[in-house]
Amino acid sequence: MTIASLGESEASGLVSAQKLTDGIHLVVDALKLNEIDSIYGVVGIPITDLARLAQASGIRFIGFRHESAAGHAAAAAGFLTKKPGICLTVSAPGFLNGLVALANATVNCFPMVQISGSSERHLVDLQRGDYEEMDQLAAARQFAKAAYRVQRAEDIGRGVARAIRTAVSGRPGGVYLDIPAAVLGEVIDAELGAASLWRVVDPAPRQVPEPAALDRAIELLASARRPLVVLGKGAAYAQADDQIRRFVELTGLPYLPMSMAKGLLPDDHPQSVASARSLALRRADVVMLVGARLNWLLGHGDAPQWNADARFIQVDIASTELDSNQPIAAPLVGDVGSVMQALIDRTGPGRIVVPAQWRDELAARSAENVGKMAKRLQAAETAHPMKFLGALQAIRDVLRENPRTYLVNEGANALDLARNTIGMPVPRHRLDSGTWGVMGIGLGYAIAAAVETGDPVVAIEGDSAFGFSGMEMETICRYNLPVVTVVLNNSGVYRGDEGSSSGDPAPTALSARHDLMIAAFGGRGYRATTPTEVAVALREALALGRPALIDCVIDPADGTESGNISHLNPKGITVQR
Ligand code: ADP
Ligand code: TZD
Repeated sequence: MTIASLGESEASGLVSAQKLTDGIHLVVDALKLNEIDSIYGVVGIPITDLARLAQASGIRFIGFRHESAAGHAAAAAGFLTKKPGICLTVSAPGFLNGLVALANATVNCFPMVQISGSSERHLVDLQRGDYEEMDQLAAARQFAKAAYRVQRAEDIGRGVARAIRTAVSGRPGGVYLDIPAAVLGEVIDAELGAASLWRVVDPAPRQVPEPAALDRAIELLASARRPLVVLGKGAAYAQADDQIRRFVELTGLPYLPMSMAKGLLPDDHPQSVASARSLALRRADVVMLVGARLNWLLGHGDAPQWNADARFIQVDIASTELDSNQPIAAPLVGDVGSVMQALIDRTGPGRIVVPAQWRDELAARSAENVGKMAKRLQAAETAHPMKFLGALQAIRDVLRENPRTYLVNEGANALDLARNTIGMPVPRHRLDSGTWGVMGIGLGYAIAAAVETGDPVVAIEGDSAFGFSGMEMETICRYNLPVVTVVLNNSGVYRGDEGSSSGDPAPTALSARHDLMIAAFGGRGYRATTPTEVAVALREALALGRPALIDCVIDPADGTESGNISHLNPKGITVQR
């Protein structure tokens, strides 16, 4: 029995005899002690009272329609704040729904903690068939950075501290914390309970490499003929914007931002070589990776996409990341802020000089590519039915008037084209499908950005991508969040013009009027068929600062299968049947 579930007179009777507390109070107290101020979740047995008490204690509880979206919100909160985002789930199915987000957070290196209630251990472990029976700890372990279970109320403080420390220290990631129903209901002496809680000191300690390691990297950069810096979302997460900018500007190095690192330096910065990406990768002879992995998103560093002789410097908090794909000639293991500061301190003026020939080569290619893109953009401006690029230019123009707007982005074409069309002027304002290219992050990320910052959010969604978390439209409306969802609706996964020889729609076909959907929840719906209508609607929606959805009617024939990763589809043979 929990204190929260006792009648008022019974509870006060207990309290007068001996001051007591219970597992639920201890979880909330431990979170508050560690300055957790929001929880994203879905209630049910055994965590409903926990959510109520958290809310009554001043923690903001955001109740979702599905745990996956709640988990994605927690992950985004972790990325934006460097504190672990907290997701609260019920046993078995709720836990599993949240696990997708926990795994995704771990893959993206975002700190979050999924706290889940679980069923009675003595029933679960003998597989006696309990309500929502499942060995959640074992399931979570393989998908998370770490998984812990609290077995006694007196260990709740330890469990919370351990989960927070693990989530944010070293390479951030997702941590699972299992709290069985019986532990949440366990009643213990209040003084003992209070004494069992602690606050994590310096949860993510700074880490600086040896001077020799710094000099090795500086030497390599100084010897380069065609150097390049690649900034990844680890650099954005580090909140070392000033050090990164100073190092890049001090050295004059050309840099390439990965999608969630856009805005670390404004996208129109003269040293950005985003518009000459392929050339920069293919030709660079010394590459400095800063909080970016040489994974599939960077072609594993392999030739011919990369120069076969390229030498790599890697700045990363996780030493095991180094040498995972290519030899790392100059490892710099540490946090981005400390490493960049140390590099600034040790790089005298004029020590690193970027050869003019390389700068010119990149600038020429950038100009060429910008010219090509301008033609595509111009053609799309007047095209009817509206093209992706028509709608996106309108969005880009309105966002320029609102530079502090957070941008969430998922889909295939909707993702690739928005990333390339919309420049980011400020750091950490772009959140997208990330390392897994996952669909379903959209509204959860948007909700977290709005809740954590109070700033406006625009979520640019493919129509398929939107569907994965679409019901969270109701969550956005219920909490009256300043989120404008823009659905680029080409009536299909990738595109909407595929025919079918069976009586059923094609596997890629979709059909929806999303603007009508938000109306059901009290939000404002718009339908836009031209770029001008998109701009008018978005401007109005942002000015209102209330939940809105703009369904943009896009040509069903616009879009490429799988966007720019078409080549990853397996190519079979044509078999006669
Ligand atoms: P992107 O997809 O943008 O290229 P990745 O997610 O592949 O970026 O890489 C992020 C990297 O940043 C990870 O290897 C992670 O260990 C690292 N990282 C995360 N936080 C920090 C930090 N504070 N300092 C240094 N490296 C970090
Ligand atoms: N399920 C999950 C969880 N993640 C995925 N990435 C996919 C399925 C497969 N997938 C993609 O990789 S993109 C995509 C799916 C279903 C949707 C593309 O269609 P869209 O965007 O309407 O969102 P565009 O703009 O029409 O391409």
